[in-house]
Amino acid sequence: MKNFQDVAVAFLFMISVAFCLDVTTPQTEVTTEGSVSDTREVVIHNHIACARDDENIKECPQYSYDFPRRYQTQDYIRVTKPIPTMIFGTVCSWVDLVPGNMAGTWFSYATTEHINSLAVFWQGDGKIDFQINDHGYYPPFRVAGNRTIHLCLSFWVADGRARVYVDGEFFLQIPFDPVDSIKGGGILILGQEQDSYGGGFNASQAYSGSISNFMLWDRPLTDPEILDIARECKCPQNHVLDLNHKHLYLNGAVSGNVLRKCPNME
Ligand SMILES: [Ca+2]
Repeated sequence: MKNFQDVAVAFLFMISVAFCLDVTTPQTEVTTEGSVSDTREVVIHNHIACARDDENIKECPQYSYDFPRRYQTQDYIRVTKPIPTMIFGTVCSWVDLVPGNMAGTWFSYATTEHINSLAVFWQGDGKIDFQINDHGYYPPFRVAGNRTIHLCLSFWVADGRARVYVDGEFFLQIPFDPVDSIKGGGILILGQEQDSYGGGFNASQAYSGSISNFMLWDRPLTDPEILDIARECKCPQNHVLDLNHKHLYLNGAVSGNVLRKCPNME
């Protein structure tokens, strides 16, 4: 039966559409990283008829930065790419735990109107410090171990709701007083917490460790998208920001390098 295979493929496609199944297509992809080229098998996930724009999901941009020193105010990354006004968004990266906890500042975003427009840091007391338009929220945040974790924060400012994900899984919801927006055009800094516009750092709030594949989207990513980033190293490409060195200013002892794979796949 000549067309049996075509019929079977069409049937599988219909089933996939009906049930939103994940059909995988092995392909060979050639990648170039710096002067090194390699060929490897990749699997393209086709989430047919799902809400996601799968044309837009690719290997995550692989930029890692090392913050080698604790208790200082010199080491930080300042983003030079403009940040848009946001009513929702998602921030993700790989970060390092100190034993059983987080310490220091993941990022702080300041505008002239609100120094703590959006900031996430840890005081070392087992709580996350989440700031939005100068209001702080401090729910418990404890993750076991001494390792690198994947962390995402998504937020809906008009709903007064933020969701934290660890290693791709929902971890914590943070309710907050709704705000109109997070204004664009401010200063985004990784590794130090701003108490004034672009400065006012406190040594006890410095981050030490690596921050890898930091990205910002101006929409809430879905749970499956966040899981794909953490487990599969697949990122929606319509992001506002990644950590390409072209739009960063590195201060102090911060150093960067391009990873070949996501931290959980090395
Ligand atoms: Ca501070």
